[in-house]
Amino acid sequence: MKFRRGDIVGRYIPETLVTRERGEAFAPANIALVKYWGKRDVELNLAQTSSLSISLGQLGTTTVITASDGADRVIANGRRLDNDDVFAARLLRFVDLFRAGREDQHRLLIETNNSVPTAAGLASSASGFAALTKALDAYFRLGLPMRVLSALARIGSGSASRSIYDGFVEWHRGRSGDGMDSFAEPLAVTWPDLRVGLLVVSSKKKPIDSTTAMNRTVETSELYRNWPVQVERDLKTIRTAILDRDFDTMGRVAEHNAMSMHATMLSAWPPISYWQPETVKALQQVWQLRASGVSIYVTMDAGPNLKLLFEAKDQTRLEETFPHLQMVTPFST
Ligand code: 2P0
Repeated sequence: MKFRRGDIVGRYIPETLVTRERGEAFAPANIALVKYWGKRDVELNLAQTSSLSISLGQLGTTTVITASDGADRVIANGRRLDNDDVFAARLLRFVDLFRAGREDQHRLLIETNNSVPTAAGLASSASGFAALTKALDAYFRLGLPMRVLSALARIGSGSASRSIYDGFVEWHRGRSGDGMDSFAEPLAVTWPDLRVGLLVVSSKKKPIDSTTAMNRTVETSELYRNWPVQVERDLKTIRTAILDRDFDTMGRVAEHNAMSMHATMLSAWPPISYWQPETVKALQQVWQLRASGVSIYVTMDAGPNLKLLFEAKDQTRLEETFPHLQMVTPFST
């Protein structure tokens, strides 16, 4: 049986919507250490595999929802967007799932602010849809459990399921057709010395959005057939490494997994590459540093920029090599 987004979200919405004056929420950005790449259901963003990420502490999205007199209005980072702007339209389509058929009684002002610099090339859809889901839950007084919030955020954008939580988070792929067993859960681990360094090497516009890229990879790459096998093995190894605070094993698995994901894209047709010449140069610097004895690993997403993984003891050395590195402390509090 094929399920539609509206039917799934509708299960959690009461007949009568009672609103609060304002619904406000924050959600962190996240970086996958074992990636989500490929869907088994495009309508509901159900992944082919589970994935595991680290949330970026204070870096993320804050969303505030209040009533609007007149039309819906979306304000992103202080700028009013046209309602047919690609971002605003995607956001409002998601909001419509919650107020289905009652749009006229519930016109909304949605203000969303990212603390992640847009130039950092961090997907804002993960923290954006996670914060929006939580803000809708607050505004419409839904009181939904975290698992349900995670599954609903996933309908907005797959990786948003993980941004519901801080710290290390695993998104279970799930098996059911309606996707309600496809939600994320946090791992009970803190790692205060862990650092993530955001290295922006290019702010060129992406050649292709990640949704299209992953669908094309699933459809045309023969290498992709092995991806679920590798992910299953990587998840097993990385979970244990995280529980043991075994940094080198965690870093190795994360880097290998990211490089393998990019290899599946390159083997799609037409081929996909997010890498720029500056990406290759920076990767070689990372590999040289590692060869000289520094415990540093790298992960990359659907873009040309690098995310470096290291520990506090190597922070100074990293800042010397990469003066523009933006430092993130995922477990700062
Ligand atoms: C991830 N990415 O695990 C992977 C690695 C990019 C590379 O999740 O279509 O914006 O909205 O479910 O979540 C980016 O994809 O895609 C992503 P949709 P999403 O972080």
